[in-house]
Amino acid sequence: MSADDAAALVPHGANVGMSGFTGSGHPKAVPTALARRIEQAHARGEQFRIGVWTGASTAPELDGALAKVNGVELRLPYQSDPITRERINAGAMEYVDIHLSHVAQFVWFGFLGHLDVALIEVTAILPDGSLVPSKSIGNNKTWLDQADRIIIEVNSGMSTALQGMHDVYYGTRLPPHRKPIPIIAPGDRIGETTFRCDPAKVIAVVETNAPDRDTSFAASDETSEAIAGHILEFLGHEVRRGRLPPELLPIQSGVGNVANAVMAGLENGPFSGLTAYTEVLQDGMLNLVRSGRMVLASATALSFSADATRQFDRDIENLKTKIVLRTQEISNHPEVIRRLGVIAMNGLIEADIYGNVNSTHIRGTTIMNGIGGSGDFARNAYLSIFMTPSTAKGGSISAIVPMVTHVDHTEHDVQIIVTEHGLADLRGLSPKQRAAVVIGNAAHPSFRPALKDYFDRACRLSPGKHTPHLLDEAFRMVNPLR
Ligand code: 0RQ
Repeated sequence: MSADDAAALVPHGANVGMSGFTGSGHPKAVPTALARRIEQAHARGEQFRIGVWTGASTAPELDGALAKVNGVELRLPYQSDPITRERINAGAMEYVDIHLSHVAQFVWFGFLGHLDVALIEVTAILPDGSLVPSKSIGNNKTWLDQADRIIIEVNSGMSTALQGMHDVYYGTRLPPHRKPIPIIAPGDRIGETTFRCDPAKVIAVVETNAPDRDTSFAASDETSEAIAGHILEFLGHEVRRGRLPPELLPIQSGVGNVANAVMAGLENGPFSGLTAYTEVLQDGMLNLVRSGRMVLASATALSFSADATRQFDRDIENLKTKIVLRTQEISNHPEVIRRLGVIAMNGLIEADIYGNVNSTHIRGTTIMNGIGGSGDFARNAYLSIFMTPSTAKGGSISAIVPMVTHVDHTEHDVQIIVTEHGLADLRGLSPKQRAAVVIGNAAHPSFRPALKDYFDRACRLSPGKHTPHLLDEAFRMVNPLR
């Protein structure tokens, strides 16, 4: 049926589980049609808002369109859409920011309420009714299993050669009936290549032909190249010390330009036979796979620029032997991350001198995107690395502060902080030792005197000398101070 007819089947107040993860695999037509319907209802003075649950961020035609018409009552779990962000920060939309690996199990536990509709993009419907996923899996398996009704968008813009790349695990259970997740190497396949789908629940099938979001990256600059350089040097050092094998351990790489630059650095670095156990596979990692530097990559989503998408689509048969796409509860599963010994590399907004990290909030109150999978990986990784330019907003704000204004990753989950000025290796250090290394190695030189002055006075005047702080001035640096 048409997208408008399908959208007419979603009622006010429904919780809708939509496909989509970092701009890939989201439904392309029904959300926009739904936004039109919501706008018309509002114009008639009727209430119409829905709950939107996804894998992660989507695209303007989903998050943007629905936020613009004030159609979203509650959003979860990760978003990066400017209009959605504005609505959340204006207090006009509720937002629940949870670890990506928790979302599916929270739905199975019943923690998030009832899921009314699943709205899922797929590549194809097979004769037996099973569904070939598109370029992300996210929480789609759970949405299909848990929702009362299902709307399917079949995107003929997706290559049917995608069939076989996915691994949909059906072995999850509720406690106390859980069993070990049987992944012992990043490429292990433990599930099925398609989604099961009860045809009795399908209320609409809509045909589309549309590309994913074009997730382009800025060309590497001096800052991101310097950060990548410090990380490569550190990894080489760990290999020489016998703490990493020559082919390293499986890599997780977060979103954004710096993460992409680190992948570009690996392309020209000394390591080969690399693997990845990550959630998002971006352009830089695709290059590593295509060049043969990386032999295997496991993820839940492919998030590419338009150029990389063309390269991927051309080479898909070959890439299918090297890339596995999984459900996000498995791509981000703490048990598997811990077992494999993943090297986690994520971005941050600010870190404090003791190593607590804020990945989500500007000045403690304004949400940027969300924690995404960074916590799943940081807490359970073999090496937990956070990387950032040392300053923001043209050098006026220090990314290293006395005390973070919001905590996503506590000092216990953060081992290494890297900026363009250097790398702070915090492993085995006490809080005061950590502060000296963070200020000395990672802070921008122009902010070091202010940070050192704060730390020195805190060491003298703080009532407790374990994690010295001056609580009445800890946040003063958030307002530019030089
Ligand atoms: O805003 O573009 O308006 O200037 O924050 O900062 O430096 O472009 O960095 O794109 O790498 O994003 C933490 C947000 C970093 C990201 C975060 C402003 C800065 C800019 C973005 P402007 P950059 P990146 C896997 C793992 C959480 C989820 C995660 C993220 C904007 O990495 O969302 O890791 N992480 N998931 O100017 C004021 C500061 C600031 C600041 C930065 N201290 N004060 N503004 N900015 N620092 C993926 C998934 O989970 C799906």
